[in-house]
Amino acid sequence: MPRTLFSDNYLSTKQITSLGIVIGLIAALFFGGIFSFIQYNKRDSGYNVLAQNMSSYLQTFFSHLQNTTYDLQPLFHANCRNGNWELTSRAAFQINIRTFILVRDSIAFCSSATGNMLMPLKELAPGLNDSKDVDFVIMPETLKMHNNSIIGAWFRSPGAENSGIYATISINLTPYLLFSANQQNISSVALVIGDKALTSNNNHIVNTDQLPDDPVRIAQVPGYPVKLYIFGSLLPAEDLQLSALASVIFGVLVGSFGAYILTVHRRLEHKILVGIKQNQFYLAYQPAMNSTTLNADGFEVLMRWKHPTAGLIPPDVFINAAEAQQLIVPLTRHLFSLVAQDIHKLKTILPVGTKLALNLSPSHLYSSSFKADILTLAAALPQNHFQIVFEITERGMLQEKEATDIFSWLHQQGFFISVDDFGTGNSALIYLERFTIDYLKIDKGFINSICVATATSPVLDAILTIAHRLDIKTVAEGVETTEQARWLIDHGVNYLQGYYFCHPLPLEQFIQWYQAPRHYSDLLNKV
Ligand code: G
Ligand code: G
Ligand code: MN
Repeated sequence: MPRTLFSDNYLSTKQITSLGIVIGLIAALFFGGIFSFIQYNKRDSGYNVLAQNMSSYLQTFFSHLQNTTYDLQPLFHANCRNGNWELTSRAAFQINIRTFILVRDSIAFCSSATGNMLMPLKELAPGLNDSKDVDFVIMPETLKMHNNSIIGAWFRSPGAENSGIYATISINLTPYLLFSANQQNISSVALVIGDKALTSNNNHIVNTDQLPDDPVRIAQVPGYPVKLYIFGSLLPAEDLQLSALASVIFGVLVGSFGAYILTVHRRLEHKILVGIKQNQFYLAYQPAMNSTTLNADGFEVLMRWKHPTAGLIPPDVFINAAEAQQLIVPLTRHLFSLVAQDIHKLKTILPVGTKLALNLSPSHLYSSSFKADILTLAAALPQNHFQIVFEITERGMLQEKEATDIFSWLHQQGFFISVDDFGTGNSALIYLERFTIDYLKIDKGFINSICVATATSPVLDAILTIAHRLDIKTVAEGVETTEQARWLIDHGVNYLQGYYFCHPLPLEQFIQWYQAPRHYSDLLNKV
């Protein structure tokens, strides 16, 4: 076997370390991305809820205020002194309301605070448009003192032109912020009317262009010319730190786990290669009995691995490992060379026409060296003595096009094809029609379910009927009891294999078994 094959597949500790780091980095990036995305979404929907709550609170407040102004309409018909008490008490009992002022033809004439007055609304509230039904402005509380700010709200009387009620509202945004800041990571909230804004940072009035860029939310208070701006960060620094920390931990975990797996695999892979070199593999043979004559017409070759310290390693383990590590080709080549060693002894004992079944792995089937490997095997076997049967699991047939080509090539070369473990894959019956198949090995599972004479297996019955119709010979594997053998013989299965007849045995023991007399009187007498 070429030396390069070993070095090609061998990962150095350095390579494993760098692979571990790469895997770790990818995992960290991946996890960090997901984590930040989740945090982002959580915040995003948190802002939605906050914006929704604040704007609906303001809407309720404004519409309640508007309803109050409708209740105050009758006061227009009384003179100011008479109406004053009503106006004052309404203002006093309404939260956040400073004053109610009655306006007739753009002139303010009656205030809940000061009673009689005479002042154009324009001077009281510059910028307010009294020809609108509803209009709001933000302005300083008094024209001289700019420390406190208020909202001036205009509600026109129904049907009147420039008459209505002007209310001043003191607005304090701080409670919103206190309520929401600790959970939402909000830096500030602003109430915007026209081009003026009131922010929660200070109660000064600012122009909207002085507000920070990119609010995370803008919400319109429905029905009123008032907007809410929410400022904050969708991915605040502490979240990013948390994401980064979590991804680093996750990355280190995944990276070291990956390196660990690679090391374990390398060890097993390395051991397989050493095992091949040190001749730790050997073959076991299990006969297949012709169901009419009960002669051992054929046998299956099974790979065994006796490790000097670990002992017998189950074939499922090392075959799977070899497949995963791209070692199945060298391993199968090794199997072929072991077969070539044993075959000359077998040839002297087994008659011409004896079937010799070898297991092939699907990945070997489609490898570039497959045909050459098979021809090498064929050249090493005695001419015209054995009928070589390749056992291929259903998994090997999934690549239909390639399988068709390889199967017909094998047939041209005079080999036979057997479907191994039939019924355990997910492909099943359709493949029987698509491919030219010589034998069907019915999986142990089906044979197992034949326990007593009363039991019948409709699925097994159906498989046998189909195989018979398609002229495919059947082999039952895992036959362990007389009842099973009896049932299978009665149902026309062609070959029987299993512990009932013989365990897989090393060469010498197999030859002894083969040469010893055998009687199956309880099976034969009913045939
Ligand atoms: O005897 P048993 O435990 O040997 O086999 C377990 C599994 O290993 C079976 O599915 C069998 O097909 C598989 N197996 C045994 N020997 C070989 C072999 O030489 N090549 C392949 N590909 N599979 C084998
Ligand atoms: O290649 P395949 O998957 O057919 O491998 C046959 C497997 O079945 C091998 O592991 C072999 O040791 C095992 N085997 C053979 N005869 C019997 C049997 O009678 N009972 C059980 N349980 N296993 C068997
Ligand atoms: Mn098999």
